[in-house]
Amino acid sequence: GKTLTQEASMKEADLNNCPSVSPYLRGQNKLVFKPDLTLEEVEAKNPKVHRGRYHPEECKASQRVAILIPHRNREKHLLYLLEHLHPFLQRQQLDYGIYVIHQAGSKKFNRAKLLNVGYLEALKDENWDCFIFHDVDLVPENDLNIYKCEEQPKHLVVGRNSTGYRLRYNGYFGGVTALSREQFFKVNGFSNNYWGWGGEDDDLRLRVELHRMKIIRPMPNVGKYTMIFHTRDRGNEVNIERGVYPCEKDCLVLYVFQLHTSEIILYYFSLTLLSSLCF
Ligand code: UD2
Ligand code: MN
Repeated sequence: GKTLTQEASMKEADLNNCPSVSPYLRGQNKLVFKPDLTLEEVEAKNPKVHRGRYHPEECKASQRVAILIPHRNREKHLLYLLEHLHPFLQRQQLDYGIYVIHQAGSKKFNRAKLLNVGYLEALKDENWDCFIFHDVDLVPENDLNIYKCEEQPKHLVVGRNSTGYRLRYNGYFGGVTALSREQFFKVNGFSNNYWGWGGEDDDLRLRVELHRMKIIRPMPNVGKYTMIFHTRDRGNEVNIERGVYPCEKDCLVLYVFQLHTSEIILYYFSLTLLSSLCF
């Protein structure tokens, strides 16, 4: 006879690939945000999520996807996002993990650097195929907006409620983007030089264009998001120097992320992956 582990690994190998279109998709969904939502409720609704990870049991997912969320002082937004994102990703039959990368302290926020940290740290857990760089306050409205990577870098936010669901400007690349492990490596990640609000998303677009890749987007009726209302955070004031760092400065150097500050830690949250890891 076979041992239990042999049987389990045979089962895994026997699984069929998931269908190219998940049968669980619903399309446009009305989002409700309950002010008294608790983490316990979100956990109870997601019994199959363990340390931020999930994979479909019925089939083999085509990509392993890491969702990276830069975070500080937005606990309520994080809770709302997790509440919606976990079932959304499960309906898409993805093998995924959600990472929250938290900036400790009160120095200027650096979204881009946090996402670089998240990319490198997540790859220590698993050789993720695809990375979704995700603002904490943007909740996808339509599950036909597939959180997978494609041949070209993908910008998932065509529009959001507050701007009439229209693309903010030509070349806009902010909010939520999907780059494969190789695409992000090729452009040498984000620049680490943008402290405070703005510019880092346009810089990433320039990097992508410099490497002769083309940004793709879902259809406007699919790439719809609700941005949970907020004002500008303390410590994330507009960076008036944004745009003065030409992309070439560190973009052509092969893979040098300067992970030298001790202010950035990975933050453990029961529905996300990492425990506090300092460096
Ligand atoms: C826009 C972009 C965002 C980024 C930013 C410029 C959209 C929808 N989003 O966001 O991707 O390019 O401009 O930097 O266009 N955060 C915290 N705590 C803070 C500050 C920021 O958690 O104190 C995180 C959080 O994930 C937030 C993100 O950084 O969603 C972007 O900051 P924002 O939401 O204040 O800026 P916004 O909406 O103008
Ligand atoms: Mn925002």
